[in-house]
Amino acid sequence: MSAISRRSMITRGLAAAAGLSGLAIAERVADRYGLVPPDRGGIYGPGATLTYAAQRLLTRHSLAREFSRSQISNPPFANEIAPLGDHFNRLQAESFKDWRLSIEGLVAQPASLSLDEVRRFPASRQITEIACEEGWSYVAEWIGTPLVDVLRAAGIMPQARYVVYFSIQGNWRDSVDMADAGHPQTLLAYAMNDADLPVAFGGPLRLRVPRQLGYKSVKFINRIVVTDSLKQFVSPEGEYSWYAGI
Ligand SMILES: Nc1nc2c(c(=O)[nH]1)N[C@H]1C(S)=C(S)[C@@H](COP(=O)(O)O)O[C@H]1N2
Ligand SMILES: [Mo]
Repeated sequence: MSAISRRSMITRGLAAAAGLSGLAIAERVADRYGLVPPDRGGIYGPGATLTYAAQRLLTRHSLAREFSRSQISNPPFANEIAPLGDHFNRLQAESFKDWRLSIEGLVAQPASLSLDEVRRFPASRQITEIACEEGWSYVAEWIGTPLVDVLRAAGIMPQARYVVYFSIQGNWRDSVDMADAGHPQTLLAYAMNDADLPVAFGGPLRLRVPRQLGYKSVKFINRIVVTDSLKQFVSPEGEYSWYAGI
């Protein structure tokens, strides 16, 4: 069966199951095809599974909308952040020369990259919208290294299923599956609107995941772990749904 007809068959199966017998059966269909998000069983229940399964089947390769330069928000709106602490302040005082991004887990060659090393990869630009779950959004141009380039350079192992990314800021961290980690618009962004990424917006380095809600675009990234399981990283009681596709 071709990929397309197999896909439409599964999609129809999901829709039919949801219509006939409720979400629980649709979830079982999704499970059979490996389309269950890792926070299944949490407070979002089968609804989260259906959203994720439908998005993965229908939009895996689609791009977030890109805007024209004239649509860039002026000024952009930075969400408030908790105080960053002494360690961050010392790094900032020295223009982040000692900032490191460590790449760990299921990679052939774990690495610890300086910002200059991250910037040495071919740069990618995108004018996209970041949307907070609380309702506001803004459009900006982000410039950075596609996450996939940094991961490929480290050698992604075949068992890899998720990428977990950590902020220097306390417990801020999140994760994406390999479809979003390898998506061409998922960027390690170090610049915004043609200047270094301001600290208020997550500088010196944030992940931009334009296919998902704002909270997945974690600021102040300093550690990335490639893994085959999120068991130790995602709690089912997490505040937000793990998959936040838009
Ligand atoms: N480290 C860190 N990353 C974070 C946050 C934060 O408070 N700390 N807020 C998140 C949320 S809820 C949103 S909506 C976006 C906001 O991005 P902005 O400040 O560029 O608008 O960043 C996300 N990344
Ligand atoms: Mo948010």
